[in-house]
Amino acid sequence: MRATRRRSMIALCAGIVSGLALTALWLQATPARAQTDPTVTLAGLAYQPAAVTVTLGSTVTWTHADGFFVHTVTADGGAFSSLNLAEGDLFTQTFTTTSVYSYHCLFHPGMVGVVTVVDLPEHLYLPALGRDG
Ligand SMILES: [Cu+2]
Repeated sequence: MRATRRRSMIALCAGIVSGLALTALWLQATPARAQTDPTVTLAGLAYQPAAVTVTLGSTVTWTHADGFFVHTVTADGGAFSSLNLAEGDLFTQTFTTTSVYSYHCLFHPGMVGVVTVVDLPEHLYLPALGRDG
């Protein structure tokens, strides 16, 4: 009787531990929160934030707020590029294809950013199953 109770306690603990492990895996699998039409600020010789995840069809606006430095927003693969941007200038790009777009500034090699375009808002993703329907 006593051994049986101990075994069931061990089974219960193992169940709780594996449940916690599955929850941790699920949280890791959840994609970054996708935004609609975010703004990225060019300041301090950096894109802030450097990484954004957006829903398909979103427009990203880059705003120059970096004094006398001239910057560009230039896709690594050539998909898009701004003209030279100065203080107060805006550049917008609408994303109609899902992809990961790395970009950089033509004048400052350390200035890099990435736009990840996903086709559904985060809350419609199911872990391990991908799209629903
Ligand atoms: Cu620059």
